[in-house]
Amino acid sequence: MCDQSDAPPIPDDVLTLARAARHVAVFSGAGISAESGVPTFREVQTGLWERFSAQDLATPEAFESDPALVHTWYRWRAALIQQVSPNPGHQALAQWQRQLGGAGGRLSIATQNVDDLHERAGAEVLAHLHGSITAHRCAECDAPAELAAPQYDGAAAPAEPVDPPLCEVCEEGLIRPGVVWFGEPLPMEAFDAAADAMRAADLILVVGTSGLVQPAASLPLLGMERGTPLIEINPEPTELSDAMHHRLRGPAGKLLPVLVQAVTGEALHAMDGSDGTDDSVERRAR
Ligand code: BJW
Repeated sequence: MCDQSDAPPIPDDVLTLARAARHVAVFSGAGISAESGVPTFREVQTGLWERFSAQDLATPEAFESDPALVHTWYRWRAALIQQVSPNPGHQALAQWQRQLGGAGGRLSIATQNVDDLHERAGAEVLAHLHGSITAHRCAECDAPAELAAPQYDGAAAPAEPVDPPLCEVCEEGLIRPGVVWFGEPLPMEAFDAAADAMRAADLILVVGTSGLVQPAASLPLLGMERGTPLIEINPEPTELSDAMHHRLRGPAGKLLPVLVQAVTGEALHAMDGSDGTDDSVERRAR
């Protein structure tokens, strides 16, 4: 079972809101995957990339000027993500989504993360606002491309940058990750679906994001039009904190299981495998 002994207590008014909610909209960021071992976007980089911030590398200009460096960075991150497991924060949201879905409600997840840890915890994701690190396409003709699983061990950075493959369709463009870089538009369908969920929700949870990157960071604020309660889960204050009705200061992997257990009456058990199945989520009768 998850160790919740050192989790900060959830205030009663937050529990009341969470228990009453029929449609919960979750807006997640890199912080929810931090306890799985995925570095957040604004952490300092090491190895081959120590001279660069992630923000420098996540641009079309960076790919244009040094495709091998950017390609190798994304392949290393994909390898790392492949080797980690969802944490109790992801699992708690998946459990709450199942419980609400079974009771005629819904929990919609709009994530900025390019990992698949929500899905591997058993949750359905409504919107991947910044794309997916496992998808690839041609930077010139946009043809989708399949790449073999990355070869790095996921822990250490590779010794040397490796060139990205050439597109087999147009034979001119380089293959790039299917993510949204700075200056690029977000996928409209995902953005609109997330906006609809935020407008329809009766509770919005903002989990593990600095709220610095637009236009995604404005999505939870759409709830303010209807006076929807906004709750932030983050160990640190963020750009969005002032707009929140409640701020829960602590790690998502500790706070979400406590919150969800209090709402659903089901204890969450840590997963021991890496395949993301939810077999080890033990349910207790209310
Ligand atoms: C924990 C924790 C634990 C730690 N538990 N929490 C105004 C309006 C519109 C656009 C702009 C605007 N102002 C500026 C812009 C431009 C730009 C932008 O926002 N720049 C800002 C930096 C100022 N936006 C764009 O360029 C976007 N596109 C765009 O605007 O297009 C316009 C256009 C229209 C039409 C045609 C053409 C163009 C695109 C933005 C794309 C962002 N992409 C990235 C990279 C994705 C690929 C990849 O992963 O490499 O997305 S950048 C990066 O930031 C990534 C993230 O999804 C995103 C958000 O980061 P996130 O998730 O918040 O992570 P961190 O690291 O910042 O924060 C982690 C948080 O977790 C912290 O708060 C910790 O405290 C917390 N934490 N441990 C809970 N255990």
